[in-house]
Amino acid sequence: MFTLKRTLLAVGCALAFSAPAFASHCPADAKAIDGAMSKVQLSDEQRSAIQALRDEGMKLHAAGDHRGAESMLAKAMRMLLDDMAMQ
Ligand SMILES: [Cu+2]
Repeated sequence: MFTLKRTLLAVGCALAFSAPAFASHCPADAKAIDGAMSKVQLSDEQRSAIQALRDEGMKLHAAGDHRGAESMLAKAMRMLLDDMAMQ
C-alpha cells in the first residue's frame, strides 16, 4: 500500500513538473529550427514556409498554447527534415 502511494505521488509530481518543462521546450525547438535553417540550403519558398510555421509556433507559445506551439514547431521541423532528405 505504501509503495502504491509513493508511486502515485511520484507520477503526480512528474505531471506537475512536466508543464513548465513543456513550456520551455518551444523556444528550444525554435532555436533548433533556426540552427538547422542556417546550415541547410533551402529555396526561398521552403525557407518562408518553414519560417511561417516556426513564427506561428512561437506566437502560440507566447499566448500560452504550448501544445499548439509544439505541433506547429514539429511541423516546421518535419518540413525541414524532408527538405534536407531531398538534397
Ligand atoms: Cu511553449
